[in-house]
Amino acid sequence: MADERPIIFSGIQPTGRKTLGNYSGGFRQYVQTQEAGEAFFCIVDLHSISVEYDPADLRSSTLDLAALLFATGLDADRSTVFCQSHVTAHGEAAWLLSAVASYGQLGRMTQFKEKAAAHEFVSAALFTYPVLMAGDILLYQTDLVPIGDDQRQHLELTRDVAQRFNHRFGETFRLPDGQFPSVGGRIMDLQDPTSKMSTTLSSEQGAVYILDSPDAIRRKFKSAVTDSGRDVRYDPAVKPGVSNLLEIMSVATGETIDALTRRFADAGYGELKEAVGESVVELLSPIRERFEALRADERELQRLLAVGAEKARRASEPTLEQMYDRMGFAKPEAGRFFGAARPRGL
Ligand code: LTN
Repeated sequence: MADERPIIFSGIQPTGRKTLGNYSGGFRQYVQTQEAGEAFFCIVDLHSISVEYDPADLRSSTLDLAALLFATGLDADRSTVFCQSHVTAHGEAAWLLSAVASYGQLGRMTQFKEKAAAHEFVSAALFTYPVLMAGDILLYQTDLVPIGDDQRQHLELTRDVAQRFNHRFGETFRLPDGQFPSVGGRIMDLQDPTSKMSTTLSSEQGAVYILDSPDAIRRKFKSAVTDSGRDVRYDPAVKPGVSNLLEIMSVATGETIDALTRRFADAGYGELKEAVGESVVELLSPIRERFEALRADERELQRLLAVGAEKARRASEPTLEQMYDRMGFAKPEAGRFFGAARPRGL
């Protein structure tokens, strides 16, 4: 890859309301990385059926996420934004790779164990989830995978699966590396700054959603939990609340935490909270407005996704073909018995 642009792939679940934490550790990175290489952003709807879900919700949240990805700055001309279920190679790759994924290793996945413990019905899809993810990544000969820390183990499994396949069937896959967010990767809950701001676990007041109204955002920052003492400084162990606020403002304005600490050194917590809230309103308002415009035109969204799916199909096809071939499947001979020579009407 020395003289080529790296191939970048990430998958985003369409379910759950996306938070400021998702923006800071995810969407923001996607926009930056689309400049750095050939980027694929996949709405992983097939992953979302691994836990209990509502079909009508899946459909609308898939379009929501598409609109949000474009609203946060992904460019359909520069990157490939597509829906996993639109490209059948993903389902196929998952089945083929399940032959070289270890049952024992899948059972040791932390995310599987946690989710399995939390649900009454544990689907087989929840267990094989990381194999589908491995296929997503490997089909595109990906170099870099922007992901959160919670996905490290799944990426490790992806590399193991790729290596086992290469070893058993011949060199087929490039081994991907993770790209983890440095600053802004850990935005904490406003009500409980010792735990991460979470789509599923945070309370309504503890999480700021990307699509929150300006008033809701201001209210949430006004009631954010701070720390004892009155001084504003960055020290997550001793001052988790204030440090989180400084971190959020740094994400929103692009200023360094040092500069912000100096600016607010003599301010009270009330003043800090208001300033942070305002900076987040300024960050999110244009995104929300673009989202609303994009989401209102479903035909255009579907068209953009169709363009993305076609690009993704073309990019993944050679690797999928190679997988079938190396694994010993007899190739279907396209057009030889049917197809072009087939009389009309039959
Ligand atoms: N498991 C990931 C989503 C995901 C993904 C991928 C991320 C599915 N396929 C491929 C990167 C690459 C998650 O829950 N965040």
